[in-house]
Amino acid sequence: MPRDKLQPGIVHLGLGAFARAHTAVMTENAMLASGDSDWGITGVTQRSDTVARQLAPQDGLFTVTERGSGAAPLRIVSSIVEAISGRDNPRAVTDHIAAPSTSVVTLTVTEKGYRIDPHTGTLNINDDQVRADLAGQAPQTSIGQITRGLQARARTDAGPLTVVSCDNLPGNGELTARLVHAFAAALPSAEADPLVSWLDANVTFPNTMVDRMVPATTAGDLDAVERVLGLRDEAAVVAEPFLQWVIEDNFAARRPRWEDAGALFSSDVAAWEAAKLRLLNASHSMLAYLGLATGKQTISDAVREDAFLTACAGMMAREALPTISLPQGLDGEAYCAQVLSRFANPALGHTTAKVGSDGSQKIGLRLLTTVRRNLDAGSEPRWAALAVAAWMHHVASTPAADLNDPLAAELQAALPATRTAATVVPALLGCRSIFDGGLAAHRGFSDLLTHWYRIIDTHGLDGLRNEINHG
Ligand code: CS2
Repeated sequence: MPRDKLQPGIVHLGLGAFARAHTAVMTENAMLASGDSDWGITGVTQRSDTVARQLAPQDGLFTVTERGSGAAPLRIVSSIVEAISGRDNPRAVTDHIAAPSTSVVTLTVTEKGYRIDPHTGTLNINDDQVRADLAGQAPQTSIGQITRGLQARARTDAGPLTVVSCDNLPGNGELTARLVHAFAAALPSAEADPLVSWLDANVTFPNTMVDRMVPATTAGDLDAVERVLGLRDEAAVVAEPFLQWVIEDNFAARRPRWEDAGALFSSDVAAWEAAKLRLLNASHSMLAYLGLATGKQTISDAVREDAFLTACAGMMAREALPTISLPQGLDGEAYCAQVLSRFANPALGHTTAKVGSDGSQKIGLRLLTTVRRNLDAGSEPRWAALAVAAWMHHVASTPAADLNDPLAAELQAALPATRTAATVVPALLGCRSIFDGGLAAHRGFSDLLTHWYRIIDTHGLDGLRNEINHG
């Protein structure tokens, strides 16, 4: 992509490996295919400034290495024109969002980055950072940055804009809209009233489904890139060859021609997202926690275990698929088979620890909808319960300081001193941020959890093999 032609048009919040391997690649491909070069990305790092520091001396350039069968040769991606640290330079973030040249804000800030109150499903205005953003500090939360940027945009009449959430959340666009509106409405009414009406008239929030497995880059990956490239790329990312993006065509202003890069514009994003979350992400989490309980470092090691493959395939086919109205053009069985073969990619090195992180934010969306729907239909969510029990085991057996989860303190506080199936399952079922009262009180569900927890805890891998294959 000729760098001198690129004009900044997108602000992207959350410059992690996923954004670089997905959103930045798709945007560059769209510019190359359409010849419209108005979509340079200003990338914003959120909690840590590491990626901004890595990209700055490289002028925003970085490489993507595909791993696995069908991998394309290493490529240099040049769609990021500037990388800034949102923590150190919050004013620059709102200024960029307010710039008339910006017409799209994209975000990949992970589930926890939205600051959702799990009890109400809307913005957690008791969160310290949200409160400080509302009180007028230079904003640090993603929703604060977006809303303050839009407020500046409204003041300067810089024109309409589209906010595109690219995180694994059902109805991610509607959710982002709800959070931004909640932030705006919580401002003093002299500010809130004009802002809310401006938002209604000028900003849209399309739903999207994104898909690409992108592990954390390791030191070994950086060395391998250096051998091929002859240069050190501190911001290199590795990814599987597979790449998918389904977007609702609901834009308030100009946008890149992402369809020229293979994105699918659809009015049925909710169905695509449900399929992806309850099939792919649910089994990913299941393999992560089963793998963590049995000493398997990577997702491909976990899925190579026949019993775990059986459990995953069973959960997808018998428990999750029946809960999903598939979008047009998606063959459910073929999708499940493809997901399993993507997990088996031995070259990817996607760790069970990485996929298993932030479980409190993930299991409700990925597994509990399936559990609830099966229980309501009078069927037993045997495999989904295994995944939840494996998560419980992970929480209860990980030393407090090592649990990588924003609710680690709450989970640890709920846990009893003596940790057995009989004590851990009811203790964690009592966490209302994750399990609603109905699910927690469901006898059949808690019996299943206790059954699986006991097997994992007392019989390990052999017990799991035996129970999964013959139970
Ligand atoms: C994974 C996802 O880390 C996780 O929780 O399940 O990041 C997964 O790799 C992507 O959603 C695939 O598109």
